[in-house]
Amino acid sequence: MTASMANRAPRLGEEDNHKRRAGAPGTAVITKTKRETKRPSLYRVLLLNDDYTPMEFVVHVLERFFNKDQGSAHRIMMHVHQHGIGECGIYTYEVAETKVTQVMDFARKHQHPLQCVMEKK
Ligand code: TYC
Repeated sequence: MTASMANRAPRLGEEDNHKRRAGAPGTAVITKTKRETKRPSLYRVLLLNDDYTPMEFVVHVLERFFNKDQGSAHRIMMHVHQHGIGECGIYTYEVAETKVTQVMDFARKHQHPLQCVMEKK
């Protein structure tokens, strides 16, 4: 049992089960099970600390691009400030990529060196 299988109904694979029917020579029952849609890989979006970006700017970024309320935004900003790196959110590839681009463009526009990166979970 893998972690992803915990607390879930069994995932069905797409299999054509051609079962010979006992007592009916030359005939078969085809039971086609539908493959469950594959769950997408997830990516963590991270902010990196620096010595120049104002704390208020980072809080604003977290509210604007990561939909954090003021308290959560301040807590995450302080985590990054104190630990050097911190998580803003977890998204599918294209959403994560969009967040990183939005933050980097916004920081550049305001001439702050703030760095935002993504990593596969
Ligand atoms: N270290 C910055 C300062 O003291 C604040 C900061 C926090 C910068 C988080 C970037 O991702 C960051 N002004």
